[in-house]
Amino acid sequence: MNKAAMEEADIVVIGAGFSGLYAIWRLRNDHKVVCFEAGDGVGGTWYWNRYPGARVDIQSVEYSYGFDDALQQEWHWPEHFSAQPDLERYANHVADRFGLRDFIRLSNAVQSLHFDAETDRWHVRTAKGDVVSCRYVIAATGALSVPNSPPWPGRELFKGPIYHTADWPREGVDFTGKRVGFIGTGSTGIQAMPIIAQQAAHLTVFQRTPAFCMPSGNKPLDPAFERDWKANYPQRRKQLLETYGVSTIQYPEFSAHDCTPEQREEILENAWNSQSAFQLLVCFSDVMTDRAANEIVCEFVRGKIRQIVKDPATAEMLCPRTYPIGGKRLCIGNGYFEMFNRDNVTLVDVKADPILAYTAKGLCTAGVEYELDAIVTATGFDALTGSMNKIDITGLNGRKMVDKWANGPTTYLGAMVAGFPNLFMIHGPMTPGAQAQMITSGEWQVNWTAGVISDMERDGYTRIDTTEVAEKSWADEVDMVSEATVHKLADSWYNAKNIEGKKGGFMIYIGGFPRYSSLCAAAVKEGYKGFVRR
Ligand code: NA7
Repeated sequence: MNKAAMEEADIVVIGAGFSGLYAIWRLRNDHKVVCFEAGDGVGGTWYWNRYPGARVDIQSVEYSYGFDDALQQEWHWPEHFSAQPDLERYANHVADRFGLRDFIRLSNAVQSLHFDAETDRWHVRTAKGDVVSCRYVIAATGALSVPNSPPWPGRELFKGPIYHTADWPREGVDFTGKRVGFIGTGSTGIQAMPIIAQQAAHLTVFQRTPAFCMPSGNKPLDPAFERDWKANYPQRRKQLLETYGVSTIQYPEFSAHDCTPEQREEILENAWNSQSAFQLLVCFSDVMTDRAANEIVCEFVRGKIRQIVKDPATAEMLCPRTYPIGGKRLCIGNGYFEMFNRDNVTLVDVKADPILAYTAKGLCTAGVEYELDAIVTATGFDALTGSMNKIDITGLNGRKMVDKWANGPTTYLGAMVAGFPNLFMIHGPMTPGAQAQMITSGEWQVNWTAGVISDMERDGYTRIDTTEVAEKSWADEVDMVSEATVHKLADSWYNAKNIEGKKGGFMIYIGGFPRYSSLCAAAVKEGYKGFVRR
């Protein structure tokens, strides 16, 4: 297409999830903004992940927008940890209330981005054939938005349906009378399975790695608690941004080693029953930094599993032993371990005997063919890099992002990639991502990005890029802080080890949000250190 025929915009936002919606709101008054969204509705993660039991694991008074005080005063969350339908309803409410739909083109995924170095503009092409020339692109594409489906052969042979939890049918699925095979025992599987087990004739759980899980303690939102948050929202939001994980979950001062065995037991028991997700990870100051302290918590959870699950052999199979608790995100359940006491649930170890293929009747390993009527995969995501690599992105000198990231992502501050000017990522690889409460930290990142764009205009520049030297300094910072915690001892989507053959190293910034945000702010304040503007 010739340039004259292209639609012009100032900013293209990719994705109408929570960060994308906020980016539209934040930038729409001063810029011509166009947002492309792959789904036919808004909400991102909470649009796609509509599997039974889908629920956020952060309390909703925190996991919500703070940009508009009237919104946070008026909105009522029915439950402490909101279920997917409420989160999707909230995203739709925000889109309607702030008139954001006018800027969003649904069912219209961005397919390619091409930087024109002559004009310092991105050319954006989409699934529906839209072609937009814009000054800036903000990729709010989501950390967990490309489902991972292991490439077992024979998918077409299987007579029944195969579902991925991240692409769940809107109308729901009725498993009544069905023999269901369920693969994946991460946060998603643990939420979905107890509900499916109540419906299915039989549920076979294919477990590769057992998960640490604690009870969610979900409950209706307490009116006094809600009033208290609403009376103090501005301070609370500010305080959240000053904490490691942008959350009220805080470490105590004392180490596990300062406590007697009896004190530890009491603290751990209280944490287990706290109705506060993640409390087990902060019951001592050193759970996430000291292997021995961590093992005390691990053994406590194994003890709980042995108490809850009646069959000793099944209980042992469910006990995680190969990685520290918190090394992967702690799963929050509602009756997960209890589910294994049902007569219609069987646990299979696919670490020992891996799944090899789909068959006409179900799934087979080297030793067994499992006969199934339906298969559910909760096998996670091509996390952090997947959503960017899915777009054909060409930067300066014809360089493709996918080539540049062949051995894993390189970024500066998780926000920009050298050679791809004027392209900003929100919750990109090497940001705190899921280590921080993502709505509030996403708002912060969007505000930072909006500030950079506004400075560009104030200072009369048309191009901002970063450098490979700056990328290297950020990689060193990401590595340095990741050495300080037990995360490095677990294989997970944080370090690209959830998918066979994926390269990446440690892709999450584990140094805490205050350190992350102060480094981003300092880079700007120190004359755009690590950036090149022209
Ligand atoms: P996760 O946490 O990545 O879990 C995926 C699960 O799928 C996990 O149990 C995996 O086992 C399992 N898996 C993946 N590939 C295979 C193969 N090939 N064979 C058997 N099992 C497999 O994704 P979730 O959707 O549960 O949660 C993602 C995030 O959402 C979570 O961290 C929260 O932030 C919310 P593995 O443990 O890798 O051995």
